[in-house]
Parts: sequence; C-alpha cells; structure tokens
Amino acid sequence: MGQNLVQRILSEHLVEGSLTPGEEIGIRIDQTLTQDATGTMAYLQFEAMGLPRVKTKLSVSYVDHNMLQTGFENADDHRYLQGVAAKYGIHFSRPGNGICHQVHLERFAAPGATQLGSDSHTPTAGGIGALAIGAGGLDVACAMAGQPFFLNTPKVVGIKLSGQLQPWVAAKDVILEVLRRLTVKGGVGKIMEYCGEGVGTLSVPERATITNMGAELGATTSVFPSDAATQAFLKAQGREDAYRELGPDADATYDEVVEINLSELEPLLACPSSPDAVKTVTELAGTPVAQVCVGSCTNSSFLDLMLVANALAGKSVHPGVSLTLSPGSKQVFTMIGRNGALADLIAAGVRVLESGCGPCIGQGQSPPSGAVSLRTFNRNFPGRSGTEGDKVYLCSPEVAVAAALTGVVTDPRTLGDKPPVEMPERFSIDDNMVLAPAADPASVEIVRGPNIAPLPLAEVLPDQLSGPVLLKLEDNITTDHIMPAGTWLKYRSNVPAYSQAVFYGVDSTFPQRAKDASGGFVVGGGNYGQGSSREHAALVPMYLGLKAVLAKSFARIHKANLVNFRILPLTFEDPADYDTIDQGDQLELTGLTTALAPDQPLAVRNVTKDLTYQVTHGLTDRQLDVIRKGGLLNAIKQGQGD
Ligand code: MIC
Ligand code: SF4
Repeated sequence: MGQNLVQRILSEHLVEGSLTPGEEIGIRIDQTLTQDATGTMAYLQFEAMGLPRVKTKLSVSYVDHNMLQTGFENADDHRYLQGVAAKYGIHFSRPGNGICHQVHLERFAAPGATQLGSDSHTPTAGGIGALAIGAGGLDVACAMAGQPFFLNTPKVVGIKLSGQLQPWVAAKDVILEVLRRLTVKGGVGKIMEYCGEGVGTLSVPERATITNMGAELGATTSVFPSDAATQAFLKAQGREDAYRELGPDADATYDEVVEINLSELEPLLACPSSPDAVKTVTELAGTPVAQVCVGSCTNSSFLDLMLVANALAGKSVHPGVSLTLSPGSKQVFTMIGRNGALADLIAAGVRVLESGCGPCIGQGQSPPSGAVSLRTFNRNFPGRSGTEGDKVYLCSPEVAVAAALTGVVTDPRTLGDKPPVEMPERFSIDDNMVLAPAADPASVEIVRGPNIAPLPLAEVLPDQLSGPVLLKLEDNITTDHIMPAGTWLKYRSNVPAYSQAVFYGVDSTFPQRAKDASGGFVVGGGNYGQGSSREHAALVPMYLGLKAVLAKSFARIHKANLVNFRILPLTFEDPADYDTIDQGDQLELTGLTTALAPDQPLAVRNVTKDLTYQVTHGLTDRQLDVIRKGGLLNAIKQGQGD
C-alpha cells in the first residue's frame, strides 16, 4: 500500500517503534528552533546535560518574543542566549531579525526534514513540506543532544482541497473553516496532511498560514506537499538546493478525510475568546472596531503586508481605529521599505512596530476596555492581549484592513477590486542578523545576569502522593491560563519570580495556597493545557508542589511537559467522577512504587468525600521511568535507558 506524505517522512526518520497509530515512536530530528521565551530554559537544560556541542544538522536560537526591554531582564536573557549559541554550535537570530517561524520558513526550513521547536507554532514550516513539531524546551534540548523525539504515532487526516480561493478570501479563511468544523480539540493525536488539486493554487506563505494555525486544532502538526510552488519559493530565497519534490503516493490512504472546496469559502472571523468560535464576516458586519493588529507568525509575510499596504495606499485609517503592523521578518520589513509600501502604510496612519511577536503575546498594544480588537493572529484566549475581558477576533489581513478603513467589521468583498499582490521572483537576502556559532567555542564566555535563576529539579517520585485539590477548572484550560505571558513574560528564566503568576488570571491566591499546603492537585476538564508549548506551565507549578493533574483529557504538548517535570497526568475513567470533586477535597494516591505500570489504572482516593476514582495515565514504560526518576532531566543524569 502506498504511503501518505506523513508516513513517508516519519518512516525516513524512524529510530524506535513502528508506525501504528497510538503506539510510541522515536524519530530523528534534523533541525531545532527555540525562541527567547522558552529558549533560556531549554538551553539551561541543554547545558545541564554536559555536551560540548549540539548534534543536530541545524539548530537556531531566535529572539522575537521578549523584545520590550522595560528593565534589565529581557536584555540579560538575550545576552545569555547569544553566548550559549556561540558556544554550543547554534545559529543565533538577533532581536530585530524577525519572528522565529517566519524567518525559519524563509531561510532554513526544508522539505522532508524533521524539525522540533520550543514553540507550538513550529508547524508553520509544514507549509514548505517539513514535518515540524512543537514541544517543550526540555524535549528540544534532548533533540539538540542527539536523542530521538518520542511521540505517539498520530492518525493522519487528509484535508482534500479543491477549487480556488475567490478574491478577498484568504488562506486564513481555510484554517478558520477547518477550526469551525473540527474545533480546538479536533486535531489531538492527529497530523493534518493537505492534499488535492487545490493545493497547487496556494503559495508557500499561504500554506504556512494554514499549517501555523493548525496548532489551534491541537494537532501534532500539519503538512503540505513540496511541489512547483515550493520550488519557486525556495528559488526566490536563493535556496533551490533545499528543494525536494515530495507528496503522497497515488494510492496513499488517510485515517480520515475532510473535503474543502476553496471556491466556496467566504471571509471568516474567530470570535472571543477561542480560535474555533468561527462566524462569517457577513454575520458580524457593522460591529464597531477600536483596534486592528496585523502581524504574528500566522500573517506577516511579504504577501500579507503588501495586501494591507496596497489596500491602504492613498487612504487613511478610520479615526476610531488604532492600526498596528508588525512585519514578520527583517527580510519582509526591508522589502516593504525598499518598494515604497512602508511609506504608504505610514502615510495612511499605521503604527509600525518592530519585527517580532509584539501584541500577539501581550507585549504592548493591549486594547481598550470593552472594545473590539481584530487581529490577524492565531490565538484569542481570554486576557492574552493584556486587557481583562478583552474582545479579540481573529481574521485575515483582508478582513483586518477592511475594518481599519471603515471602523466596523466589513466584508472586504465590498471594497471593490482586490489590489494585485505578486510573489517576488527574488526575496531580499541578507543573513547579517543571523550569527554563526563561534569558530573557537572555548573562548566564549556565557554571561548570566541576575534574571537567569538556577534550574529547579523535581525529586524522585515517592510511594504516596497526597494533598488538597488546589483548583478545579472547566474544559479547554489553556497554558495562558496556567502561566500567563504579557507583563510576566520577562520572568521566563526566573522560576521563583514567575511562580507568583501561576493561574494569575484565574485565581491569584493559587501560589500562596499551594505553598501553604506544601502542594496538591489540580482538577481540569477536557483538553487541559491547550495552546502554547511553554513548559513553564508544568515546571513552575511543579516548583509550587503540584503533584498530579486529574482531567477529562489533555492537550499533547502539555501532557508531555507534565511528564518531563514529574507531574502525573491522570484521566478519569468515568468522566462523571469530575462532578464529585470540589476544591479543598483531600486526595491520596498510594502504593505508586508498584502500581505505576503501562496500561494499569490507578486509584485516587478522595478522603474528604470517601470516594475512590479509577484514573488512567496512558504512559509508556519510558515515560513512567521519567516520572519515577523525578523528571526527564534527572532521568538523563541518571543514565535513562542504560
Ligand atoms: C504563544 O504563541 O503562546 C507562544 C508565546 O509563542 C508560545 C511559546 C511561549 O509560551 O513562549 C507557544 O506558542 O508555544
Ligand atoms: Fe510569537 Fe504569537 Fe507566533 Fe507565538 S503565536 S510565536 S507569540 S507571533
């Protein structure tokens, strides 16, 4: 039987296990990427492994998230990252060079390569035909150390595209349509492989918008074939050598198939506060808009910025709207500067920000209270913008610019002819902001400012875990709920300082209560830990004594992070048990030394209610070994697998 594209790339990189859905496999990782907000932890962990140099074909360290430098913290982090990169054989993309995923797509990503990144939007590179997966920083550190990346063999969903996008309908509408149909839980345990004759109508940056936001489905990753459009993009980047034609065999099959006719799509918006709360623009037309933000790793390509610039040329931003624009990379920023589009944007009244994540991760531009903000980003989780009760809608640059002109949600198809935007034959290429590793690593001194705090480690798993339920939560809790970013982002390298922020927007008494009780448990609903890859959502609660999370189900990356930091991820066998637990109940797990085995349920005693719950963990021998030894770093230090 023929292979689909995912099976082909996975089998080319398989080092452990077999490709049976649900079974754990280990794959070789060709490339890694980190960004500053997760990178400092990843490199502290890599350093703790004691290797002289990374073992990957290519590793890149980006600085794009923590850019504001309203204090010494971020600058300390940047300097630490630069030193580590030089010493250990990692390329360093300096602040100002752009958002990791956009730059990686432009300059490094390769069809058929495996890529692991400490950021959940790493799948952006699926737009070029790479199998690119987001993971916690420790897993990325392990990949840099040359170890396989372990995952459960995902099911492969074929998303069959036909037809062609109509004017003013965009790639963003494709992924919003997929989210509308499948929801934020719909991709868990799956990889989305785009196929069908509609694929050929989309350029690489458009494909990258779709694979980027596939993260919001909870999918392991998303991937497009590598074809003539891929070759043209690589050629325009001066990287034709990286081209490799890659697609599914003619008789390939998929575990599920979703069909989308591009011709039938219309402009869409994701409503507050979930990327799957999708409505048509027509349904929302006329809603007053106070802020529009263009940018983020989803929609800040040259094509996106040119569309906005051309639509605004000679016009003015509506007086009721503040319009910001963050170019995705130095490359696109330079190009719109040279071709005059930047002048059109500035003249129209756009607030041009530096090239980085910016407002997407709450680094400035919080919207006014109670007002609508339209963003071309990928996430609108509650409060992520920095404003409590925010009303953030996600949309294409087309819908964004229409609202910026009129002051209300507007169907861009009413704006007349869509201005033409051409893919350049040659992008502006200058990698002067990517520093190569040092030729003489021994001479590099790594500078650790006071914001780089020592790495906390868990202890060996005891036979018994007991304590109170510190918090009970509903479905779809995000890592933004668990470990907020925004103004707290600067403490990513400082776990004791960051620990004050655990569940801040949900219950700001959590850290103190956790400390007073010497730790305890959290109870969650379905899809617990969706969203970001930030391992801080496991590491920092571990620091406060979190022992286990009991939930109806978990998001993939967060579950792996919990294991890495020795927090048991437990799923109720009977979801109705969730209803019988309350905050404050005393829970107890005993006999763990013998009870912890693959496929063996555990019993959790609710001492307060005199009830016993059957829970499962679904962990493999390898993962249980990590838990027993007190987390992955301890396991590595003790020679895990020896
Ligand atoms: C995000 O979009 O939530 C982030 C910030 O890029 C995160 C990484 C982080 O928390 O540092 C992600 O997507 O993994
Ligand atoms: Fe940065 Fe936003 Fe992309 Fe995360 S989603 S990498 S914060 S631009």
